Order: sequence, then structure tokens, then C-alpha cells
Amino acid sequence: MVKKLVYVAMIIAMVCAFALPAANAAEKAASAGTATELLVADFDSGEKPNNIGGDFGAWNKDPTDFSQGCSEAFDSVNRYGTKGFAMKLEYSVESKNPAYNGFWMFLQNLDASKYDNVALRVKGDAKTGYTTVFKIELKNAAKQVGRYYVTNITDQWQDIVIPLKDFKGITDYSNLTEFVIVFEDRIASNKKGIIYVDDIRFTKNKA
Ligand SMILES: [Ca+2]
Repeated sequence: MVKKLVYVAMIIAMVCAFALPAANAAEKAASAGTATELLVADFDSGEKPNNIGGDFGAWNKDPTDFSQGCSEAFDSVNRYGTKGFAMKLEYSVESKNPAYNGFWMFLQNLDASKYDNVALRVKGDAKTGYTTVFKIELKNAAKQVGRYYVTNITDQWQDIVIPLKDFKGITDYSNLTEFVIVFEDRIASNKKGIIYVDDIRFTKNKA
């Protein structure tokens, strides 16, 4: 009888030894939001890289043309929520030359195939003005470029949720390299202005 109890106790101890680390990992994953959502960038640290280790910044088609361009800055006044920063993008596509620019962010060959959407919070700057429409691109390691136009931007924060399948030009989300915002002269409703971006993430649809 005693021998049997010791045996049972040993089994319980072994099961616990294996089960506990697994439970901790699951808890960590849940608290980090990876269960239904992967946070790529909340900008709250006020410095690079993003939450998954990827670099980011503004980009310009023609840095020698001073009538067009985009610059990025961490902004604590116009952040979403009560702490940290948002990303402030001040752009101009007013040039007489073809003009486009925006913001790029590395995705570190992220496997997003188990997610349904890319999501981000966006608003325009009421005082300076802003475009109500801009393009988002998702690029993968196979050099596919997915494109989607975000519309109806206002000067209030909106959570924009874009189904991955709505990106035209990309079919494989298992190896994502880059997230890009593009302001274009032909598309922008305001040729210069400020757009704020926060909480870029991949999300799953609720079951
Ligand atoms: Ca933030």
C-alpha cells in the first residue's frame, strides 16, 4: 500500500514537472495577447525597434525634392490611450514632380498565416489637415506586394481592421517582411498634412 502511494506521488510529481512550464508558457502567451492578437508596434517605448524587433522609419521617393517628403516622430500628445506614444507622420506630396512617400516597418519574416486581419489605429490632425485615404502595403519574402487603400480617415481615432485576403497582390502571409504606408500625390485628398498611427497588430476573427 505504502509502495503504491509513493508510486502515485512520483507520477503526480512528474506530471507536474512537465505540466507547469507548459502552463506558464500558455499564460505568458495569453497575457502578451498572442492568443488572438499579435502586437507589432505600439510605439510606447518611444524608440526603435518595434515590439517584434523590427526597425522602422519614414521614406521618401526623392530626398532632393524639398517640396515632397515624409518625416516620422514619436508623439505623446496625440497617442492612443493613456501612456506612451503614437507615430506621427508629417507628409507632403505637393511637388510638381511625381510625389509619393510614407512609412516603412520591418516584420522580421513574421508568419501571419494564422491571423485573419492586420489592424491599426489611425487619425488625422485637425489643425494641420490630413488625407482621408492612403495605401498600405504588405510585402513577403517571395517579393509579393499586397495593396490596400484605407479610406474615411477622420480627426478621431479609428481602429481599422483589414482582412488579409483583401490585400491585392499577395497570397502568402507566412513570411512577411515589411509593412508600408504610402502617401501618393494622385490619391491623397490633402497634399500635405499629418497622420497619426498607433497599435499596429495582426488579429484573429472571433470564433
Ligand atoms: Ca501607443
